[in-house]
Amino acid sequence: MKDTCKYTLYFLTGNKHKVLEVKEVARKYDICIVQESIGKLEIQAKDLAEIAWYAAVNYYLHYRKPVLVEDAGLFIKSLNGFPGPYSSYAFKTIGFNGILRLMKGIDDREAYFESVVVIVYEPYIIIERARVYGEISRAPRGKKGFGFDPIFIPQGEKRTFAEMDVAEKNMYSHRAKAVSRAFEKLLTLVKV
Ligand code: ITT
Repeated sequence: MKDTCKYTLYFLTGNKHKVLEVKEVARKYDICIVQESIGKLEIQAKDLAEIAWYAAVNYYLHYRKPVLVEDAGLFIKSLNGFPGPYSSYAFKTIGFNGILRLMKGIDDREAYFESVVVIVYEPYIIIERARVYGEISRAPRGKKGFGFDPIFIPQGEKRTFAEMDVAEKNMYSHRAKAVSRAFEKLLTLVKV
């Protein structure tokens, strides 16, 4: 990984897996990603965009450094969208085994991951949203990735995200799609 790029973004996150996924996309755009793991402002809201927007703007007002925030959640149709914006709390409390227990006997396994990316790169604020549709497996499979990866199978695949390496997951993922769109937009806005 080279350490000088045309652009640098501070990625405000405590999740090193997210950093690896975003870096894999960023190198195609000559963007360096530096993890900023100081705690971020976490508001309670139903929309991921609102959560990410507040965290990014709050960070920028304090530190004046170009910042990227990404918030994601797993939305399960038969559970009326749960855990959605509460995915982090659901993962910490019941985990993916808890989700599988809630879905015992339910045949409709449809779900999607949604990601919202906010970049503050003065004078611009960029917001992009993307989803990956798929289904919840009957049992956990795979050891790679993080969070709900062992129980999510993207459409067109037989493997869960946890059975894929970073580049393979990025071919499908909500995060890779939202981040690529945000990087495309950044590069068209900031033509140095
Ligand atoms: P931040 O510090 O960036 O907030 P986080 O791990 O809390 O890191 P999110 O708030 O974006 O990340 O995501 C909430 C939860 O949703 C996360 O803890 C995972 O359990 C789950 N999740 C999000 N994206 C995922 C992905 O790509 N694969 C598996 N689980 C994911």
